[in-house]
Amino acid sequence: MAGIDLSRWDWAPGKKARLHRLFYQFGPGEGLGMFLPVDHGLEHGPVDFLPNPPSADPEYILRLAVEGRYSAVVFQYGIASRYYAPFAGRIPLVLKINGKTNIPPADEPISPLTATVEDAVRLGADAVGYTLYVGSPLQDRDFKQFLEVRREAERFGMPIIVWAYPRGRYVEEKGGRDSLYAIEYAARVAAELGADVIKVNVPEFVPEKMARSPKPYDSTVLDVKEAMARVVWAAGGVPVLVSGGSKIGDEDLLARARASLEGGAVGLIFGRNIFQRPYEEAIRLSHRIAELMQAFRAAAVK
Ligand code: FBP
Repeated sequence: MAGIDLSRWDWAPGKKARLHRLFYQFGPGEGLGMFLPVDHGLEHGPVDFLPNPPSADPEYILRLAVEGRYSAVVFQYGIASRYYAPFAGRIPLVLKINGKTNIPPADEPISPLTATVEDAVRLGADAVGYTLYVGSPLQDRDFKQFLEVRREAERFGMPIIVWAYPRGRYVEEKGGRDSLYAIEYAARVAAELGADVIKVNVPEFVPEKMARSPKPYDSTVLDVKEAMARVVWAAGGVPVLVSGGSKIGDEDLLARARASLEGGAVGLIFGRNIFQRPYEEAIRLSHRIAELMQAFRAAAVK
């Protein structure tokens, strides 16, 4: 079935109500989600806003999210607590509750907490976002930190969207962060640890890197739809969202969106590909993506 199915599991009512708002009341609806993540000021620095300088202003992003008809905007605490109030009720919020800069080397990453689930409740968020660096030498600390977040999220009926990111030197030794091996494994780990929704990057098949992946990944080459179907399969029924990555052309982005949905993803979470375009262009593209999703959904239920 295309889209998140809220009747499938015995969700706590709070979680179910929040997921319903995200996947049925806002955005493309019908169980599909379209999210606008803008935590790049922390993760990459202001350099990500340079291609379209107005995008550094959170109010600009909130207007874009409303007019672009997104399911939710994703912010870190400092931005959400200052800017979200006038928009509350008009566009849902996902509060990212951990994060880091890309200034230190990437070989032992961990994403420390920057906010709590209680903050998310106070701000009116409909989910929290947590980056899990699967395979990092520091993953034991990450797993414990995630356990605390999961406990708090369960207490408050708050869904957790896990950024399932394979990272660190061992991941690089085994084919890299974008290999099918690493992304499929990260999606599964997020499911095993209790994610409600899992966000992944699209796997890439670079022969020199693949050769370092364990069998059979060293010789498996798939197109985007097939690769996403594998990641969705590995996630064991936990809904999967697909990231955009660095900016690409409109048609390539739409093709990636289409192939991801065909592979079984329930939604898209495109950041730079949207906010690095000029405002009107970003709105037009957002509407095209939403229309594509709705057409896909209509065809799937026929
Ligand atoms: P993009 O669509 O711009 O790739 O954003 C998705 C995202 O997960 C952001 O939430 C985050 O800031 C960034 O990518 C992290 O990317 P990376 O781990 O590649 O630095």
